[in-house]
Amino acid sequence: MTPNESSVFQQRREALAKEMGPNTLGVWRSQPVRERTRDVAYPYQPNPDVFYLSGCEEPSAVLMLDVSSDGLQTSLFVEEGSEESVVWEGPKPSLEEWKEVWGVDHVFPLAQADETISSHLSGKQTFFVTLGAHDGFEKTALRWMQQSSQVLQTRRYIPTGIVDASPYLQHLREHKDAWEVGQLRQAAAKTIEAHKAIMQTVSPGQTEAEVEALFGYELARRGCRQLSFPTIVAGGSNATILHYRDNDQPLPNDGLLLLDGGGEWGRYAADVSRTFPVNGVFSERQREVYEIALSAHQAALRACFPGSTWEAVHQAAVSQIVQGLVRLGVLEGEVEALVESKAYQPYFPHNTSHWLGLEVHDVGARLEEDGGSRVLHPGMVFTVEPGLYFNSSLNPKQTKTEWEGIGVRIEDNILITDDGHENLTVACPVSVEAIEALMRL
Ligand SMILES: [Mn+2]
Repeated sequence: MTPNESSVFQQRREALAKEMGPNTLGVWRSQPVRERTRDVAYPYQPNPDVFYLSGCEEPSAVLMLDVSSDGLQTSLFVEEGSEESVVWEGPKPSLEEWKEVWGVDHVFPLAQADETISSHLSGKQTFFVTLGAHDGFEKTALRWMQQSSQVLQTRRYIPTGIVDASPYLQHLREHKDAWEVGQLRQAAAKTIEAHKAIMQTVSPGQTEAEVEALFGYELARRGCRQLSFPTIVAGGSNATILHYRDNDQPLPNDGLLLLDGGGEWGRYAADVSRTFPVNGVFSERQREVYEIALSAHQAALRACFPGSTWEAVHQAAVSQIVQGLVRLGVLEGEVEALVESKAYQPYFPHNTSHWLGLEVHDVGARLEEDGGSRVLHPGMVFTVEPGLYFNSSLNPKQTKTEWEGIGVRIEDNILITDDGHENLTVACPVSVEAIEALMRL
């Protein structure tokens, strides 16, 4: 993080402090490293809220925002390096160096968190913590309250209210600032390049696992240190399994490959799906299904503008899927009635969108406070990913058709702008012609 970037995080803290109001304290904690097997850790993921507010990625870090009438004081508590940790893990910045990097007021050793937080709680009105998200954190928060009351020998001066900080963070995080959009653009650009590289090199006889490794390699060589999520590499009828994870089958020569994956850039995620023929040419049946999914994708994109709603985007996709299924003769009846009765659901069983940001399924509400569908505003980022899946053996509500075993999902990453939307992943080929042309190269 550059000093320039640390001011981005400072602005977010200021915005949150304004919402919290004076005489309040907020505390967030990143989880410790988790062991996968003895002495081997899972890849570490900091608490997105801690990262969002500070840029701190240290395991077990605690972030404290103290808002008084004089303004905001930010403290981070982190594990210090030791003589032993240097030997095993290499050098770590000192607390003073960390303070410079993060641009915060104080960086304390983690061991001082309990005492410092308890003492800062005294005299505060409200204590902001995340409730219901991390096992045991509420207990820790109550212990800090208890310690604070013991220090004072009275309960009068400790906060009288604990408030769930999640809605405040959600509200901030669902509107991306310019710096975040920059990160998302980078993640999108690298992910598109990786998708294109796979389209150009995929061949029958490769396994799904090989393609998974190559996709990760294409992202890594472009600087993405992490995937947004485990890549879905689904050949042939595996594409009809929505979250297919096995990735262990050979790619069929005459089948489609559904590749759903993305890289992270500065912890911001891209999430792109493309479906293309392993041998480079769509069969007639594959093309019929693909064109319906593509028309749903394009209709959904046309519904992405400020003032539109989350549900309008989905319904635009649904309408095209239903019309397509009627054209194929898979569904019979009036389009409107089929939409109403959700007759399409066995073939399109998921939502069209999810929020995208620091988490691949990012925080964000799908409903307004009055229960209506969420209205879209500039700065919101989400996926548009309709799909169409034919597999009567998986789904008893389907009848077996000549499209059996074909699954298609097409996914782009969308930023709502002042006058419409920007498709951050538009450079990834999506039409039948563009995909076949790239695969011929
Ligand atoms: Mn997705």
